[in-house]
Amino acid sequence: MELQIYPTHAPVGAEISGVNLSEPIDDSTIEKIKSALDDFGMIYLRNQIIKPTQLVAFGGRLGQLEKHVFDQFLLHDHPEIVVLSNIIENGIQIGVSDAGQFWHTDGAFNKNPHIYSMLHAQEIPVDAAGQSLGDTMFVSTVNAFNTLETNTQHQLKGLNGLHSLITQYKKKMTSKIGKNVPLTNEQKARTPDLYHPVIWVHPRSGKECLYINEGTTFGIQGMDEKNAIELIEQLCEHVRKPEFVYCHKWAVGDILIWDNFSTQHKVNFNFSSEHRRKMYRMSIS
Ligand SMILES: O=C(O)CCC(=O)C(=O)O
Ligand SMILES: [Fe+2]
Repeated sequence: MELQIYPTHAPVGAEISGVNLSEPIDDSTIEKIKSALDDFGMIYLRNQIIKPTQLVAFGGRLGQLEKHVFDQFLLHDHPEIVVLSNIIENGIQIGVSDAGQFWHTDGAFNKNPHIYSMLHAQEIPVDAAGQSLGDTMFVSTVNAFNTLETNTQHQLKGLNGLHSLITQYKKKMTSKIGKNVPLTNEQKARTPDLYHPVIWVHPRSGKECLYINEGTTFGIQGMDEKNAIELIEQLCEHVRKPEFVYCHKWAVGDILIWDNFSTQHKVNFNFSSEHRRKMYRMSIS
């Protein structure tokens, strides 16, 4: 079957069909997937019923797999995979339960953010009418940059944003979502606050990305706090304008990959502890 690409109706994302990850995948298919990620920022493949070994093998073809900071939720036999879940088994939380509360891009608190993140849907909550819950929403930061006024684009070039996982966690601790496990001192030491360019030129496509997000950006280098927060809020509102958003309705077996320079994402936490949501997640640099 031929690989086909179907862009979503939003300025981000495309479905790729004609790929079956339970069968050997040739290099040209991998290149087509990467090039679709350059073009659309996010891609998804439906109905991939594969084992963790096959998932890790596929992820490793896209780049280098990075272990997540939350060591307590890594899969035993496959530490490249971290579990995201609201499920509690025998009184123990089986995965990260609060990832994606805010619009964000993964790894912004790292000096070299990993380029791709990948999710494989294991269990998806549904409501009484059979509608899936816990959608993940995406926007394009390239579209966000391109739709800014030219003088704003110029003003932003050369600015650096302050990113902080530690401040994000302070914010998370006051939210009602998930169990909000605090960062350990060792995890804090591994992720000190740092600066990234507000307009980041994409390392593969060369496209300009608006690299400011609600989850981790808390200041602008050389700007007083009040003005910086005001600017960040304005830009965040622009990035996630409703007409820019693609909302992914999950089904078990979906594999979704996104580019962390050219997109942002957020989860719709419209499910409760009676529902089961479980994702396998990988970070690829
Ligand atoms: O659970 C999701 O759908 C996404 C959570 C998230 O932000 C992530 O995996 O990076
Ligand atoms: Fe995320």
